[in-house]
Amino acid sequence: MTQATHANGVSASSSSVSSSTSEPLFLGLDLSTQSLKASLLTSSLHLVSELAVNFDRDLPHHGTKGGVLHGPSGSGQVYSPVWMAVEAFDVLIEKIKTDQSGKWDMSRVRCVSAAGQQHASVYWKKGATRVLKQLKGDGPLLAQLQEKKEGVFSRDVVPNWQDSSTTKQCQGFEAHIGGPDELAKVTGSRAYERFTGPQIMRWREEDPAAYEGTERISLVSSFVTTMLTAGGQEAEIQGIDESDACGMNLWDLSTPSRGWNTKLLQLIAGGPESAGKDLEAKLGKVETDPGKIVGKIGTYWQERLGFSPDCVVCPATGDNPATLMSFVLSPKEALVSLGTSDTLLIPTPFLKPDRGYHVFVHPASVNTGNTNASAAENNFFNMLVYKNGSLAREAIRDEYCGHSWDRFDEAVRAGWPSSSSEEWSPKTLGFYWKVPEIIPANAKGTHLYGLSQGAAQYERVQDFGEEESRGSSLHPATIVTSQLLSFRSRVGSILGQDGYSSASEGLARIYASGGASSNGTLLQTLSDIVGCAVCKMDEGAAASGNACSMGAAYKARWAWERATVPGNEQIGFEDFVKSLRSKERAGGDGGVKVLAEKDEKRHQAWEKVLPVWEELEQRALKGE
Ligand code: XUL
Repeated sequence: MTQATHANGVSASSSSVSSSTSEPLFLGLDLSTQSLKASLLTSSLHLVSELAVNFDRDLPHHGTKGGVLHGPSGSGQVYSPVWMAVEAFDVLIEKIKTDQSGKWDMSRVRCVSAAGQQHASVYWKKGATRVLKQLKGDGPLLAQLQEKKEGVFSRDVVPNWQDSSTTKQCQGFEAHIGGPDELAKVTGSRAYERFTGPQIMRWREEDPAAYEGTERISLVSSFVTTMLTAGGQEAEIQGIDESDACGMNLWDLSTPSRGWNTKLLQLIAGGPESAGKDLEAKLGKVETDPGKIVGKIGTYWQERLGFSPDCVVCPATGDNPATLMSFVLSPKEALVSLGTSDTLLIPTPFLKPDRGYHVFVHPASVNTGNTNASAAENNFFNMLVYKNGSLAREAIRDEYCGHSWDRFDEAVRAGWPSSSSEEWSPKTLGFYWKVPEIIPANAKGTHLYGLSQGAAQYERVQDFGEEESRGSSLHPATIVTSQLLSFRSRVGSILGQDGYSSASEGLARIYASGGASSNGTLLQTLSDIVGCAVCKMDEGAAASGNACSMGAAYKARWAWERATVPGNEQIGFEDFVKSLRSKERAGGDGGVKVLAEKDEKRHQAWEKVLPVWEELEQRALKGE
């Protein structure tokens, strides 16, 4: 998920909240594709200040664009230098040290947590733990880690979530488990190229010696947790958060106790049972209680930034899970991020995997091995990720609307169902998979269909021809309706049938975030097609551009409560956050603003289009 970028990306920002000098503070970090962000919060979850390191701008010598580098043309490889991540910590530390606002007093921080880009992985060389213990707070991390002759990382790069280089390995994963549906049942997702399991496998095949020389494999989230505990005898490579482990195609959700899937471990490791066991050791333990304290902040941080030796760290999670934590959704509420990619997050009490979307353990859910969860608890969340989100809409705007959003929006509205006719059908439908899509997996190309006057069926067309020349383009409405019908179709699978009792039970509310959430036409179309109100929260982390790092700080606050307040050891995350919020204001839906309400007539018209669109999607996939 791409969050709206911090205004200038680099300088300290602050809210009007001032905190008394003795009040405890909580820190959330977010190591994402383009930046490392830090949000500092009070114990009542108010934002004190934020800082960010933008990779392209602050670390230009790594040559990244949008935080990434690309492999040879056609390879599908997308990655970033692992040393850039290390250096980003050094830059952040400098920004904290030199900040003049007086707000970054690290001695007041009681607990730290973090978020990291999902799926991406970091490879530690044998001996890395020893090096982490030796770090001294009198200088930058980069110099100290690079001066170790034996090295710290066994792989120079961090494969990025945009990578699509592992098609062969994905086929191997699905074949090994009995097909895409079976793999989805076992791991929560069919095989995806960006998922960590296929990524590890490709690397092991290409560089077996480096794989062999690897002590541990971290996700970006557990890499950050590890860095936070670096320095001193207690430093260790930290375990992977369970929610984030679900983005690996390796974590088995099909049994109540859950765990690594041994068949898949063995496949990746490419050898006998012992090779699978060796990979299991490389992956390390999985943290099944997200609000557990995993250790004290490392002596490196104590010495370098004045953290208290009592400051603690809890497991970092993925960036999407962390964003989810900043919202605290009720069942049947969803979160949509309309950014570079479009992402829809839908928490549910039940596990209902399907090859059409991803299922993850909820980032605030403590794994007790009890599958008979209460219907009121969100124990899982479902995720739809589309690579062809805002960028694809922008490409259409530029090509057909002279770079104008106003013209684009007008053209989208021209494609809304007309209220005068009972039998309405859109003139055009189409699919714009400009880059290989995630949903449907690996869908490619542009596929356009037109419905001629009086015809019963949509016909494949090269372009919308004559209609186009009449002025307003048909492409904006076609792309937007297709993107949103895809949401509607998949939401139906997530919530319907054996999920909630009735297939017609839809979402109660969608919260919108991300750059395009300011587009009223897009939100109204979303509301009409999916069939529920679209809202935003105007307070707290959910209202900030940095919901992800703030969600991580909420988690730190929760972990600290559990660790220090007698009687609150088992308090649930959502109850805890709600209780803090209700202390601030009198209950109700305070802080929620409705941005769009569905128009029932238009919704019914779209419901009739849905099966036709679903059939066309199948035709487009077959190239028909
Ligand atoms: C989620 C995904 C992206 C990344 C962005 O599956 O691939 O949203 O998490 O960092």
